[in-house]
Amino acid sequence: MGMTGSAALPLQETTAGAVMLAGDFLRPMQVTIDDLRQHASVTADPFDLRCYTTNRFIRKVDQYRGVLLKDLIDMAGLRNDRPGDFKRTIFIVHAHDGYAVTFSWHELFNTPIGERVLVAFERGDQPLSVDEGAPILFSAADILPAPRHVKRLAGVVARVLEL
Ligand SMILES: Nc1nc2c(c(=O)[nH]1)N[C@H]1C(S)=C(S)[C@@H](COP(=O)(O)O)O[C@H]1N2
Ligand SMILES: [Mo]
Repeated sequence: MGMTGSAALPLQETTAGAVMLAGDFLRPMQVTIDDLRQHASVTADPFDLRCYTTNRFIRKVDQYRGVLLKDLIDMAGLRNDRPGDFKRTIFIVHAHDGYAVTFSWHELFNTPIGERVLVAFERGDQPLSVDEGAPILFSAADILPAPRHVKRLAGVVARVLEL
């Protein structure tokens, strides 16, 4: 919207910035960046982005503001077909380029890590655009922050694991 020659583009723009919650949720849904902005949010301290594989320092990153991943999961609701299924549930967080990382239910809901995993829509008090990689998922309590700093977040898939 508001861009030149955008007649055929609004659907793409919506899709590009939206996060799909799919898989073993009660209410699979799409959350747009505007939805995120309306929601209660938290901030993460500025940090050094550093790769796990190479330990390479990438750059300093200013303070993010975003919605807790576990709040989005609560919105979509977890199925619990058999008692305790939620304890075997994992979340696959994936980006538009196919990059993907995991979280467990325990990690998000029963450890301090979950209090610091956010889906960011603002950096350094400035709105983040899709071109800048929004929405970005960031796990602020990780030892090496780059792997679970997922740019161009596309969706979250919930899976109840079987033995
Ligand atoms: N969408 C997406 N996010 C990603 C990755 C990726 O390949 N795709 N790589 C991760 C890894 S392993 C690193 S080291 C950093 C690299 O950050 P940069 O591409 O901004 O240098 O991004 C992280 N986030
Ligand atoms: Mo990395």
